[in-house]
Amino acid sequence: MMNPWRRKTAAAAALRTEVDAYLADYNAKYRALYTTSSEAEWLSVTHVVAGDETNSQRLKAANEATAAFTGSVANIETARRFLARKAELAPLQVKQLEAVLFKAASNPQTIVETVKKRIAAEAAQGERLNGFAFQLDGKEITPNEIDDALRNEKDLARRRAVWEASKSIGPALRPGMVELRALRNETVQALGYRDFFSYMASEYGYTTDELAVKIDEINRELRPLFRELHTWARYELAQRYGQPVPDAIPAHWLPNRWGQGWDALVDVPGFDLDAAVAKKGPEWVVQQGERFYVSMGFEPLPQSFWTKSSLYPVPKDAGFKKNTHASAWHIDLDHDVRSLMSVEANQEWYETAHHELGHIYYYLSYSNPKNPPLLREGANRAYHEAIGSMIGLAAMQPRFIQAAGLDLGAQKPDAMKLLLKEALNYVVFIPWSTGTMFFWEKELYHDQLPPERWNARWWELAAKYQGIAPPAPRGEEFADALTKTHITDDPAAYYDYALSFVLLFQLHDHIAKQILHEDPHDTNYLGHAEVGAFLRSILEPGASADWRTLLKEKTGSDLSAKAMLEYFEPLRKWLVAQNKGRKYTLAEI
Ligand code: X8Z
Ligand code: ZN
Repeated sequence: MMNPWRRKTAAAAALRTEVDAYLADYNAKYRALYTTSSEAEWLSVTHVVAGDETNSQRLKAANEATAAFTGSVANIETARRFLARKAELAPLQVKQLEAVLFKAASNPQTIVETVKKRIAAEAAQGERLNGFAFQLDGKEITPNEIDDALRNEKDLARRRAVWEASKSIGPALRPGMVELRALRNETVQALGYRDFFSYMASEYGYTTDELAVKIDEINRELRPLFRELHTWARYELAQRYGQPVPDAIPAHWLPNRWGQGWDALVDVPGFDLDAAVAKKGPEWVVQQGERFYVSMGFEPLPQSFWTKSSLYPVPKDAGFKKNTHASAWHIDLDHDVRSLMSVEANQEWYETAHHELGHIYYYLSYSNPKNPPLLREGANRAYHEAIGSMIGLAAMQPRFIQAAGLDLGAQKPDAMKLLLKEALNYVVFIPWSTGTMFFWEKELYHDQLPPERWNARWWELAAKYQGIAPPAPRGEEFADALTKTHITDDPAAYYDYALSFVLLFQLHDHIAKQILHEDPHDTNYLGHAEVGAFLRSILEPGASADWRTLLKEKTGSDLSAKAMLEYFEPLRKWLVAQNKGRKYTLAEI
C-alpha cells in the first residue's frame, strides 16, 4: 500500500502535469488570438479613414474571438478548480492561472452581450479619438503644432486660442464615455470585482483604497517641493506675460495642454536640446534611442520594427489619420514589436522615443522560452513605464548628450537650472498623475461621478492638486478630462506613470551609485554593459517575477519616493531662497 504522504505527492504531481497541459494549450491559443487582435488594433490606430467601417469591423471580430476564448466559462471554471489546490502547484503555474482569471474578467462570456457591446463601444470611441481633426481659425492644427505653440508662442490671446482648440475633442467623446463607463464597470462586476477601477488596481495586488493610500503618500512626500515650484512658476510667468501674479496658474500659460509637465518654461543656456536635435532630424532621434540600448549590450531592434512601425507624423492631406500619442506594441507576444509615434526632431520626441524603446526592449527581453506568453508583461505596469522614462532621464544628462554626438555648444549649462528643468518635468507630473488624473478616474468608475459633474470636478481637482485654472469658467458642455488620450484607450491606469516616476528614480539612483559610481545628477550610461546586464535581469522575468520581491532584490528597498526627493533636495533649498517673501497659494495637503 502506498503511504499517505506518497499518495499526496503523487496526486500533486498528477495535478501539476494536468495544469501544465492545460496551460500549454491555453498559451498557444491565447498567443494566436492576441496576435490577431493586436494586428486589428494596430490598423485601427495607424490608419483611420473617416466613414470607413473596415477597421472597426475587423477589430470587433478579432476582439470578440479573443473574448470568446479568454472569457469562456470553461477557462474560468478550469482556472478556479486548479487554483482551489494552489498549495500543490508550482508558483509559475499559480501566476499563470491567476492571469487567466484576470483576463477572463475583462471578457466574461457569462454576460456575452454586455462584452460585445463594450467591444463595439471601445471600437467606436477609438475611431472618434484616432480620427479627430483639431481646428484653429477654420484650419486644421495637428497635436504636434498645438504642442509647439504652447511651448513657444508668446502672445497670450493666441495661446488661449490654441489651448481652447486642444480641448475641442472633449465634447465629441463625451456621449461615448458615458456608455463606456457603464460597460467597463458591468463587465468586470460579473467576476466579482467592485468596479473597473478596482479591477485595474488589483493587478498590483492593491484594493482601490490601498492604492489610494500609496498614491496619496507619494503626492504628500513631493508636495513641499511642488509648492516651491508652483510659487516660482507663478511669479516667473506673471513677469513673462506682464500680468499680475495669479493665485492659480491659467492653464493656457503653461507649455503643455494639461499642465502635466512645465519643463519648457526654462531655457538653460548651453542646453538647447531642441536646436541640437533639430540639426539631426527625426530618423536620427529613433536610431539614437536604439544606439543607446545597444551600447548597453541589448540586441539591435529586429528589422521588422523599422518596416512595420509608424514613427513619423501623417501629413494633413494624406487621406487618413492616426493616433497621435506615442505607444509601443507587442503584436505577437514575441519579436514582432512596433511603435506608433509622430516623431519630430525636438527635445520632447527625443525623450519620448527613449521612453517607447524602453517598452520595446522590455517586450523583447521577456519574450524568452522561460517566460510563457501569459506572463509576457511587466513585473507590474509601472515597471513597464519606468524603464524607458529612466533611459529618457539618463539621455538628457549633459555628459551623455555630448557622448551621443549632440552639439550643445561650448557653454557649460548651469547645474541648478538643469535641475530646475528636470523638476518641472518629473515633479510637476506628480500632482497631475496622483491628483487630477487619479481622482477623476477613480471617481468615474468607483464612485459613479455623474456626467453633469464631470467637467466641474476635473477643474476642482486641477485647482487643488496642480494649482491651475482654466482661462475662463468651463461648463459641462466641455469634457476636458476626455482630451487626455489615456482616459479613452488606457483607462483607470494613469497612476502607473506616477508609480513609475518614483520607481525610475530608485533604479537610477542604484545604477548611478552602485554600478557607475557617479553622481545621479551627472551620469553617462552610454556603453556600460553592466548597466544593461542589471536592466536585463529586471526585464527578462517579465510578470513571472513578484514586483515587490524584484525591487527589493535589485535595489535593496521597497517602493519609495526617497531617491526622488534626495535627487531634488538641492533644488528645494534653492527654490526656498528664490521664493523668499513671495505668497504661496497652494494648500499643503
Ligand atoms: O503616455 C505616455 C507615453 C506612452 S506609454 C508617451 N506618457 C504619459 C503621458 O504622455 O501622459 C509618458 C509619461 C506620461
Ligand atoms: Zn509608456
